[in-house]
Amino acid sequence: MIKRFNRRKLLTGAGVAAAGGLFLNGFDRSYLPPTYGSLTGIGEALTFAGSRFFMGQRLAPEYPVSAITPRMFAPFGPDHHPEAPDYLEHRAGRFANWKLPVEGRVARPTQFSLADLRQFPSRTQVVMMNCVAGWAQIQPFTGVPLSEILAYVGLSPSVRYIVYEAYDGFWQSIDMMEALHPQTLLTYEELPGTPLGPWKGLPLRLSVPRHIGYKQLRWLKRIEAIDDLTNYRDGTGSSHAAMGYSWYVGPA
Ligand SMILES: Nc1nc2c(c(=O)[nH]1)N[C@H]1C(S)=C(S)[C@@H](COP(=O)(O)O)O[C@H]1N2
Ligand SMILES: [Mo]
Repeated sequence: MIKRFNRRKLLTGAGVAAAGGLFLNGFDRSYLPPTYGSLTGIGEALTFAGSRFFMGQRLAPEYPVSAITPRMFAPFGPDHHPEAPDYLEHRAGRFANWKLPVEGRVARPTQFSLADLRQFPSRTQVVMMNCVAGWAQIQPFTGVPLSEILAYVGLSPSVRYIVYEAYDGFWQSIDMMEALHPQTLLTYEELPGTPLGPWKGLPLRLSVPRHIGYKQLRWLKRIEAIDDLTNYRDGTGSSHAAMGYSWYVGPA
């Protein structure tokens, strides 16, 4: 007889391990289910904590608007932007004809204008941007959750990664856990009503605050849904591997 895998037992075990992790990492309420507080719910709490700990569903910390860092780091100035001819053409036309292709393994490949993107539900988040070079700043991002756009185009069930490319030639990828995460935004404004500055990524920039700065590409050009990273381009999953930057480092 085939031994059946006992998921509940496994998750409870994971919960105990996660509870240990909580002691080491400091108490964090995001590991607790909303039912926390009832004594009978302790088994559920451990199961939930185990799932959250190992499944990586946590939100990146968010801050009040008053915590936004003054703009100290604009090494190339506030008008810094890509010099690629296609970008310059859109810039000259104030991005009126700019569109974001979302293609690859999707049912309805679509080109979204900025007005199209604004039709979807929006989210504003004030989050920490951590640069690999050592600085960090708290910044606002307003835009449409990438999950909304992916739902609209209809992902093939085999899709495992979302690739995104910028006008300055950088490209990156994230897995579905990040792509569908509620804080992964296609950002078209800073705070609501405040346009994205040129050096902040005009007209569209990815905010993915559970990742380090170099994964949060400005000046987005296109998005592609793919099944397999190892057979895509050079197999490294990003333009940054060549510079020695890891595909995954977390936020800092
Ligand atoms: N297209 C593109 N996106 C980019 C970069 C870049 O050079 N090109 N720099 C990245 C790096 S290294 C960091 S730390 C963040 C900084 O974002 P911020 O200046 O908006 O806070 O943007 C990222 N996005
Ligand atoms: Mo960076």
